[in-house]
Amino acid sequence: MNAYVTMPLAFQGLPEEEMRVQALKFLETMRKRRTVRDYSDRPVPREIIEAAVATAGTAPSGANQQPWTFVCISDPELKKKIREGAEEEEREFYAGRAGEEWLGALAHLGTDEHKPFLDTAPWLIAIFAQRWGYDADGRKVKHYYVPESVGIAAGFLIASLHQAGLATLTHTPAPMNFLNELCGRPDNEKALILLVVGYPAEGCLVPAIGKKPLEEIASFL
Ligand code: IYR
Repeated sequence: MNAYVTMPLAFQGLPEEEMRVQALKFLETMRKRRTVRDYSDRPVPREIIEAAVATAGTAPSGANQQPWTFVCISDPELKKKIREGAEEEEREFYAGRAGEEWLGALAHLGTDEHKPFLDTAPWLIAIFAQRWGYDADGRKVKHYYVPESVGIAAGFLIASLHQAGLATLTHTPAPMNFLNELCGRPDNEKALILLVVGYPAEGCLVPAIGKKPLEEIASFL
C-alpha cells in the first residue's frame, strides 16, 4: 500500500440509551420536512446558507474528490432569468415531451409549468456536479461516483436547511444546461438540482401525501 498520512479519529460515541433518543429525535425532525412550492419573499441571512453549504461540503465523496459546486443566488435579476429559463423548459415538458405516463406519476403533486417560487424565494442554490476535474497542469482528471457523491451532499444540504427552520424545494427541471451560462460554470459541470430555499408563504398548503413505512423500504436479514 502507498504511504498516506493519518491522524486520530475524533469520534464522539454515545451511550446506547442516548443513541436511541438521538436517533428518534432526528427522525421526528426529518419527518416534519416537506417539499414546499409556495414561498414568502422574506429574506434569509447569507450566513445560514453559508453554514448549510459548508455542511453539504462535509459529505463523503468518491476518492474524496468533492465533485460539487454550489452556486447560491439571491440576486433578483438573476433569479428572474433562471425562472424564465426553467419555465421555458417546463412548457415543453408539460406540453407533451414528458409523455402521459410521466405526467400521471406527477399528478398528485399539482405541478405545472409555472414556477413563481424561482423568483419569490430569497435563495436558489444551483447544485453542479463536476463530471471531471483538472490537475495542476490542466490535464483532465477522472471523477468517480459523481451522481452518488453529489446526491449525498444534496441530502446533507436539505437536512441542514430544514433543521435551521427553512423550507426547500428540490427542483429538477428537464435539461438545465441554461444554468451553466447564467451561473458562469464551465463545461465539465452539470447542474443536477436547483434547490429553492426560503420560508413557506402564509397559509401554505402541501399535497396530502406521506412516506412509505419502514417495512416497505427496508428488510433486515
Ligand atoms: N420538472 C417538472 C416535473 C416534475 C418532476 C418531478 I420527478 C417532480 O417530483 C415534480 C415535478 C416540474 O418541475 O414541474
